[in-house]
Amino acid sequence: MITDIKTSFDGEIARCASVAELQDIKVKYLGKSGELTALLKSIKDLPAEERPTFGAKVNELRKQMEEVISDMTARLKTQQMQRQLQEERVDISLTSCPERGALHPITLIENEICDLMVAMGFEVLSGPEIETDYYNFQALNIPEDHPARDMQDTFYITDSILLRTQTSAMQARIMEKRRPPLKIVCPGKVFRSDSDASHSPVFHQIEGLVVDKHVTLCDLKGTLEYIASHLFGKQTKVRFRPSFFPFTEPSVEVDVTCSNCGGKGCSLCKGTGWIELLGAGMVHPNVLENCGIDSAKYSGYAFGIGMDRVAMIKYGIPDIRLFFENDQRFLKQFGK
Ligand code: 2U9
Repeated sequence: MITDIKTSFDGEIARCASVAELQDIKVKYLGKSGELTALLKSIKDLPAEERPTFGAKVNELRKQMEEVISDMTARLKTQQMQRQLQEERVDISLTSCPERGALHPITLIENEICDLMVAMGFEVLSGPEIETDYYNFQALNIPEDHPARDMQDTFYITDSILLRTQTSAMQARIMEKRRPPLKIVCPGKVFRSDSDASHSPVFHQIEGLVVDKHVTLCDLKGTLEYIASHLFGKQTKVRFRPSFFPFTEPSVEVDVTCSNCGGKGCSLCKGTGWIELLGAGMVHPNVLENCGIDSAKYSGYAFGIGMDRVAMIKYGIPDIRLFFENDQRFLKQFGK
């Protein structure tokens, strides 16, 4: 009887392939109603002199079975874990991570100029891209039918609501709301009905405005020299040429020495040694008055920089449209 149970147990153990099956075997032989347990219970029915020998044999088998089950449990658990590790293996050599992004070249220029302006005590503000005709044109001394409207032809939503052509619209709003001293820069998208290699229907401006008592053209020149030397290097020189904008008087166009040739003349600066960078001037008294600021007491300077143009000069980009095509091969080269 004992031998039969051992043979059958050994056979089942040899065929057993999982922890669950092993548990069933344990219950079948050693459980409350198990075969070996039944044998143990039957000892009491044997003649007294046979009980010790029989009992010892049954207990010996029980010990063996328990050891086999314990060893087998450990072995099967290890096998199961190895199988699981193999099946759920993560191949960390696969380059499945998304590629690292880079800041857009215009964002880089915007960050650079804003950091510079903040260091000089300017406040950075942004405003609506959809504007009224009043803030975009009239408040800035560009009444209806003014010829300057031609140069800033834009996209109209209604007769009096349009996509702003300059961030100065926002600056007019601020001047109307707050009192001097004001020292602000407004970066943002602006729109014009214009498109070729150096003009895009959407581009990026940053405009600066300072209004206080005794603000002069000298303050403007100092500020612009500081910006130019930070953007293009310490050796950069700045020159003012007289110009005209309806919102500034006097108005100037500002050139910097070519960062490519250092002013000697090259293809980038078309042999002149100078590159046109921005427009600027003293805020027109009409603009101050339109915004409720007494032009007899206060004066101000303002400047406007095309950030796309700065990025083109700084990174040697020949066509403004490259900024808007989202070609990864182009964008990847910046801001890592
Ligand atoms: C207020 C009054 C006046 C900002 C100015 C320019 C001259 C200028 C252009 C440069 C390149 C725009 O991006 S661009 O095409 N800007 O020439 N902008 S003065 O004058 C202001 C601003 C705000 C209240």
